[in-house]
Amino acid sequence: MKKRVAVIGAGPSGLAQLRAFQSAAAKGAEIPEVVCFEKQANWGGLWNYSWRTGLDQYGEPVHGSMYRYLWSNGPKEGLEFADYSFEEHFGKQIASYPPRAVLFDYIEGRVKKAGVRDWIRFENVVRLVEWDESRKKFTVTVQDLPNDHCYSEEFDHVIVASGHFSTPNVPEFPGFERFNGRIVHAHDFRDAREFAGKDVLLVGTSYSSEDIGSQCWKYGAKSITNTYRSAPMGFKWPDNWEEKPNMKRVDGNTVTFGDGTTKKIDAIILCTGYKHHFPFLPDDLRLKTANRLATADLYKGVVFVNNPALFYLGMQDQWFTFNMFDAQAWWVRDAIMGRLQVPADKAALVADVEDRVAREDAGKDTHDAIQYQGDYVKELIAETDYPSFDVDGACEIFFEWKEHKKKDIMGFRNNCYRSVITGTMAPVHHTPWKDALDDTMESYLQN
Ligand code: FAD
Ligand code: NA7
Repeated sequence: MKKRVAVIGAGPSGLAQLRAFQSAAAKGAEIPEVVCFEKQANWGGLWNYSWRTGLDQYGEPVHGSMYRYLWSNGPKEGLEFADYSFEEHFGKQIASYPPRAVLFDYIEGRVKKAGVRDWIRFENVVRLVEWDESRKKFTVTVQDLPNDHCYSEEFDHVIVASGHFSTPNVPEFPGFERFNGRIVHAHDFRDAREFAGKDVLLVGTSYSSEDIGSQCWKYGAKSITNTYRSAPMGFKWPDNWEEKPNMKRVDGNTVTFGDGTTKKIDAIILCTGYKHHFPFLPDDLRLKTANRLATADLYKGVVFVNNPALFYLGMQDQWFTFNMFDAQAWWVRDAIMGRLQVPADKAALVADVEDRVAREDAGKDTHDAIQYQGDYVKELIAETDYPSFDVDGACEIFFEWKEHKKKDIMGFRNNCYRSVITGTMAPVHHTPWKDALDDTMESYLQN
């Protein structure tokens, strides 16, 4: 009997897993039967944009956290697939910070070419995964949403690739219940034009705050204020953008900040991050981790230490994305196919996790964090046949990107970088980011 493998989610991580198995099959290997369950009607995960917020047409929580006008927040040269370059996909080199639709097209191009779409059961949401220790089998219970039908199937392995930037972390501040305006989490933010002419407050100092604030600024917000709990972002912001210590309370439309100053605010956007949330996993299988580079309980960042038949992809906080998911997916494939050995001794698995946590904790700054994750990608790809690429070169690109942001936070996306896959330099985009209001693929590709 062939092994059966369930993949939960057809976002970039789940698709990397399908491509990994398909590439082994293309080289003549006998691969397990792979079934991917995806609750949305299309692949691409977060990159599959939806206007919906809250619950979808089936009453399921909407997965999407991406918004209109989102452009890559890091250089595409840091995430390029080693087995499918941007030039192969677009027939030419393109500028370095593509809008969402362009990246979606790129992600889709590789898996279309691989021919794995019929491995995926769309609009099938995984409800429950259970493990039978005596039979060493998982039972996966799924709901076919359009047909409103639940069914269960058995698998030898489950790979959780359901993402972790979808279930919002929503703190409350005193006075919220009487605020005379909109309070929304970044997960439900869709269109910056809604905030044109408004005084907008963003809570948080990470990617969402920086980028949603920048979007609102670009599309005509009157002012941007962001609050910090730990430290300000410290960029050279435009004149109508200020950073304030964490909000103390709200009275009507007046927000009082940690330093006692106040400001009139029209709308509050909570850019307060996300939770690892797996409502389909029981206690014994559920990953519980902070959003960090060395996750809790994952040997090699992918094997669940409490049950090595279960794998997780993409659960780390992310500098590297698509190529890291590839590195993980190739590694997991080889573990499942017996090409790599996972230690049988749980203590060895736990020791590996402890070592990763200690090494991350020893890092001083974001430079060390980028290098740490780059080293992790290198470690995994060295153990599989994933095409080797210049990961240190990709780290260098991230270091440059950080410098470009420091220099000009509203202009960093106008820079270009050299591909570490094909060696070609990206062209300068035809329009500076702040002036490029049309971010369709057609417009972006007109270089
Ligand atoms: P996801 O993309 O979240 O995909 C998970 C999939 O699992 C989804 O399709 C979902 O529908 C499915 N799923 C979930 N639960 C179930 C279930 N129970 N049953 C069946 N299917 C299920 N990365 C970058 O590289 N560059 C960027 O510019 C960038 N911008 C970002 C902006 C935002 C606002 C966010 C939130 C993230 C951004 N990211 C960016 C990071 C992003 O996490 C990755 O690019 C990537 O989407 C992660 O892929 P994933 O497959 O792990 O998860
Ligand atoms: P992050 O990176 O997890 O950042 C969350 C931010 O929210 C961070 O600045 C936190 O402050 C802040 N936060 C969280 N809880 C609170 C409370 N209770 N009060 C005040 N501030 C709080 O999430 P993002 O959404 O920005 O980014 C996630 C991904 O989405 C990222 O990979 C991007 O690609 C897009 P802290 O610094 O911890 O003090």
